[in-house]
Amino acid sequence: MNIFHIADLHLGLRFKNHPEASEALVQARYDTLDKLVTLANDKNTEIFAITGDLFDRTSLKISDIQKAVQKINKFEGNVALVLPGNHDYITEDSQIWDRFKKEAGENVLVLDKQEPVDLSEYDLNAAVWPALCHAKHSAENTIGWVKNEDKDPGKVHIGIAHGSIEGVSPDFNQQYFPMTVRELNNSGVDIWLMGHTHITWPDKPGKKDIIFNPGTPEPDGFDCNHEGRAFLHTIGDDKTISTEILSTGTYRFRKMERDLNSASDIDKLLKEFGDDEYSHTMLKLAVSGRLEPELYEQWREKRHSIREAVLELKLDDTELRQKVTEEQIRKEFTEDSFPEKLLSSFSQSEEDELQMAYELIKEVQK
Ligand SMILES: [Mn+2]
Repeated sequence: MNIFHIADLHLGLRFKNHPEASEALVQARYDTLDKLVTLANDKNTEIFAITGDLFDRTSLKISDIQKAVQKINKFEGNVALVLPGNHDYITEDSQIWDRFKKEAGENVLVLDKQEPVDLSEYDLNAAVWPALCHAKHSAENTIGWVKNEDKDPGKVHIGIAHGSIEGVSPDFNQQYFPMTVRELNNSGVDIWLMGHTHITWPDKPGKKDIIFNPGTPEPDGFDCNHEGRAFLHTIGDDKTISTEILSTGTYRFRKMERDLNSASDIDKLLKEFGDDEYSHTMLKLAVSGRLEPELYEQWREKRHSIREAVLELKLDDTELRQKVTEEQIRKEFTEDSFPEKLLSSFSQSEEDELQMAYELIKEVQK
């Protein structure tokens, strides 16, 4: 039995801090959902599991909910299981889930109750144990009931939960349905399909692992250091699990730091952005160093080419300074004035001290 396992797509995320790229990033999450369903179909998976936070919030434009359901309806396997997470939690009258259920195809199932679901009606010898979210925050997890229930040993038992895992995801205030590995291991299921943490855990699945958290399938910010991930689990007749990590995202958020002290440093940096490798990258670039005035001007003239090569650039080059030259000192300060005498007194080996004194004087003069 194969399970295609995704979590934390956060459809409807607005990316307000990324004005130039927001439109592309908003759309990307829907396109990625298409890609995921196609991939799951190509791999002939029986189960498509979405383990929470499919949506970023509890109300969304009807057309956006429809768009999502229609994509999931295209899953060709036995059943698509959708768990409400803490961002798209379910209540008595839940706009997204009421609409979702109206539009859902017959093999798309919202896990909206705390009770086991027998999958034999979908031709699968398995049962699902959902631990869903009824609120954005909770100090209590919802997996406790699972361990006390009788389980048919002839079936594969699939736990599905959303929340933080101790030691895996930070949850300092214990407000995201906190669970421990021990609790999960002791609940008597064969596999736990988890969601909530945006990183992949375990990132090298081994033979003994039964708890899996795929991470977001489409990168969503500078905290996301992977390319967007999904899991493909294969459960054997003896209930052994083998898991493949799939790369699924389109956009990347990258942080870079570069030191520029020469013409070749500048060339090298600009060359990195010469091809279209970075056209789907949100780049946070911090540049530091000291450049001769002429090179500094060159940098200011040429840096726009980086902006053009990436989807959005957040550039901080305030730590990149012009080297102070004798010529500049003579030009800027009257001969024999205090600043001129002070700045001229530094030897060649005291470049840093000269730079500091120059900046202090300029600061005072403001
Ligand atoms: Mn979550």
